[in-house]
Amino acid sequence: MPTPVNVTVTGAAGQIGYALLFRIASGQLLGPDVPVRLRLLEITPALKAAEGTAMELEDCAFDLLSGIDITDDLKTAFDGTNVALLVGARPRSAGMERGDLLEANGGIFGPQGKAINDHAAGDVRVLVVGNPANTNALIAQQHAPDVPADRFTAMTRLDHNRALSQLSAKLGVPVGTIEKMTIWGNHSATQYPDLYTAQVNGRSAAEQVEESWLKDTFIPTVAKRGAAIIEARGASSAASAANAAVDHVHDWVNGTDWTSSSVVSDGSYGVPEGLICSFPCRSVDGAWQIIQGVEINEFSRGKIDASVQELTDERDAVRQLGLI
Ligand code: NAX
Repeated sequence: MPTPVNVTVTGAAGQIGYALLFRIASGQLLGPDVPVRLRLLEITPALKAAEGTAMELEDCAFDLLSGIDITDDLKTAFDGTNVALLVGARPRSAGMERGDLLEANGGIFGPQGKAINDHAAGDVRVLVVGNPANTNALIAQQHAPDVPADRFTAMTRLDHNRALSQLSAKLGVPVGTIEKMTIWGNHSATQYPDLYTAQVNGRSAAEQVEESWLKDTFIPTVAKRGAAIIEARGASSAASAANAAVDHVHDWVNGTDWTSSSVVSDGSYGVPEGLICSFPCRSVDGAWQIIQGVEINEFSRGKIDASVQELTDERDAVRQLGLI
């Protein structure tokens, strides 16, 4: 048996954690031959609930699960970790201003970034799921100066998968026939799912739908899908978010020609360097690359710029708060 890969999940007792851990332990995150050791990080009051989830994990008798550690201590959680899924975050409560939200999350993601810097394995890969995901990832990355910046990512794969599914239903084609789907910008209502870049059967997807559907139905449906799930289910997306996290890490490690991932900008497509922004990405030899040469029309430019402006504003706000 090869050496187990250490996978840390924060917010492990939450609803995404509950949907995620079983899939990691069954081999869907890293592959059917890769044993894993799970590290569950929770806040102290939720440790007992995490223990309950761990008992259920044991009861699945997964072949690949070599052990589970449960902790509220950052050093223990990230010691030697190879894959860190940062799911736990501070949600916005009634009356909370954006600055308060960013500050509360800065108090979580700053120390987690530092613990990753000080204790994680040399090959650590980090995916931030907890919202505001892109800016939380930036905060963590800025606290980890010794870790290459490209190891910090935020999740826009759920938005990507939602866009695939909406387009597939509209055109009555299997999801597998859609190529080059791209989410640009922030994981928020300003995100831009781009049908001018996406292709179906080798032709631009935008040419195969009405312009009014693209602009007035598709974009808002994808961008506001999270709110629609809350409205219908009475709780936010959990299984689909866990599924997207599995897809993201699986493709990062095992390679993909094209997906959407929020990665540190190198200035591509006019996105200020350093922002953690969603781009069209491929993964080669375990590293994300921003796909170059995508044509951007005037409509797309406006949408991308608006979402990037929101990321810039969030970065400026956390700077002013002294969080980075
Ligand atoms: P839950 O409230 O069910 O679970 C969050 C868990 O995190 C709780 O068990 C809590 O005790 C724990 N936690 C809080 N602070 C912590 C800390 N400092 N260290 C360790 N654990 C901590 O939320 P859930 O539905 O699981 O969602 C988790 C996060 O994912 C939220 O921020 C949510 O907004 C975000 N999402 C992000 C998505 C994305 O596409 N990027 C989509 C789904 C989801 O909305």
